[in-house]
Amino acid sequence: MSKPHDYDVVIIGAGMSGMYQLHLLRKLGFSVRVFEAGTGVGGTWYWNRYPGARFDSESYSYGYSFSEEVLQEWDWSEHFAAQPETLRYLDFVADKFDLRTDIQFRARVASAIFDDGENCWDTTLEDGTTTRSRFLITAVGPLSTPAMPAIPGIEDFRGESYHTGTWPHEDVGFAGKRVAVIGTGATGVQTIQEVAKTVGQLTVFQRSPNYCAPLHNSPIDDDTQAKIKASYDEIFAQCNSTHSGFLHDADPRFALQVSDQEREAFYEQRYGEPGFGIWMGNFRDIFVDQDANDTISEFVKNKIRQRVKDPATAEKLIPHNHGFGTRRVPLETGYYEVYNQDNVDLVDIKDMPIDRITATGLECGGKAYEFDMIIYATGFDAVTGGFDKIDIRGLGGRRLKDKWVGGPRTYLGLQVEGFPNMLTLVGPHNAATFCNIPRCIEQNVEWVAELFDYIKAHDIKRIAPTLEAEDAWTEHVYDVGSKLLFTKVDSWFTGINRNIEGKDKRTFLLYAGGAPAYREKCDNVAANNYEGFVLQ
Ligand code: NA7
Repeated sequence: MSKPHDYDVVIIGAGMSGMYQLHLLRKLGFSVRVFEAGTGVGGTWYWNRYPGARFDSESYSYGYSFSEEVLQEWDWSEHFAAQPETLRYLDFVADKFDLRTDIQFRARVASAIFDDGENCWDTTLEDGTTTRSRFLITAVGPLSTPAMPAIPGIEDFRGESYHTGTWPHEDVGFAGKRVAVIGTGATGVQTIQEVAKTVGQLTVFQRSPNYCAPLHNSPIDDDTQAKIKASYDEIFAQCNSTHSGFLHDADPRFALQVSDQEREAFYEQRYGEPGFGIWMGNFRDIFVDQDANDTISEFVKNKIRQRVKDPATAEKLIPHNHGFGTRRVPLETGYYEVYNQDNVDLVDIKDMPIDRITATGLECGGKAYEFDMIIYATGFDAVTGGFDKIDIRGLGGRRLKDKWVGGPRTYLGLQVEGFPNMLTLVGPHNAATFCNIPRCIEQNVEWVAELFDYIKAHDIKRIAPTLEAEDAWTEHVYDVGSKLLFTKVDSWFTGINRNIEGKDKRTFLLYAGGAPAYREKCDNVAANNYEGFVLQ
């Protein structure tokens, strides 16, 4: 006897993509159940409550664009809003569209298994309950699986310890405390500069320095607020025209084709402007030409030397194994000046890894350090991590984790051969992974909603990509990536995370061909009756 469906669609995750997908599919008349591990909506902005967490995207370029009412009713208070405000915004959206009625909170998905005979998915929660649906949509987020460092003794520490990605809901104080921060990625940088304001003694353990650039945040005054609200159409049109969905787009010039003076003046200008202009709005050859890249890298290195008083500390903060912008550029507010404080120490652990965490601190390079608190800003099992921790099985019981063992393979970063009726929002090899994410989330979600409209109209029971379509897309992803300096460097972009078993070989987790090209490809696929997919 076949068991009837409980829902048409199960969505895993109530972050920005899951919330919007729920809204659109419900509007189309589908029955939808969202499972969310947290106690509230917001995904990234629900979990990442660490001190100093905030946007590096302009606030008004980050919110949803689909509702004029939301746009007009919501006031962003700063050009780059802090996490509590973003979470309030997402709660506001959830209230406005009554999303919570179809979201089950405290519901962590343990497994999702495809029933080939019935063309449906059985999704089982950690509490053992199973829900059957025709379709499964993963909205698990690309940076949602915190990774603890592979250092022995972590459980032995008797003081306070936190990973930034699972920061407690209660206030955490730093005054008078001896605090260690491990990790200096975008999260570590935001954490360090905030903790340093009130800490007793701060010690930063840095394995790899990054090129950080100033955020230049400021409050939004009433006049600016009115102008923003009057120009949302232009703001989103601009974002949709740029390579990565940000307001900033590459300069038409090439770094090596302008005079030294013009180049230096341009870098100075970009360094003095808010946001990602220095990364996304730079000369167009800095990501592909090492000589061009060297010019901006040298510029930022000199800025670090100017801002950090102790030359030896400044040298430690300067990256030597990669060029500017080939890893995620952390944006900062007074980050380098933190190292001019008497109560802050920087420990370079590149050639001297932390040996162990102890009951009272840690041991490194033959020295014992004592701390009241250890903060792990050690990042995530990026992009595929959220999939790997769920036992996802497709045709013939094949595990998704096994299929992706040599790196992800997908069609458009939205479906996987052998896993029918599963759609992967912001999945690996999807343009949304290298994007001002909400802009690309909206594209993903709206494309999937149109597909579901088609599915309904044509009474489709099963959709799956062909192996040929998946192979061609995967090849295209690597081909585009191979031209970029990104793929020559270890980072979460290239799937390197030595804290996770099996993630020590470079692959490429993103799609770097740009949001406009990706959108066009997706639209063409849809216009050609979902070319590359088999619909039954
Ligand atoms: P990242 O960018 O992956 O940074 C993690 C940091 O933690 C980075 O400095 C790592 O050094 C360091 N790390 C990781 N493992 C260890 C161990 N075992 N010992 C010492 N140091 C370690 O994560 P973030 O959370 O900062 O940012 C992720 C994204 O979230 C970011 O790009 C934004 O888009 C939002 P490494 O560089 O690997 O040498």
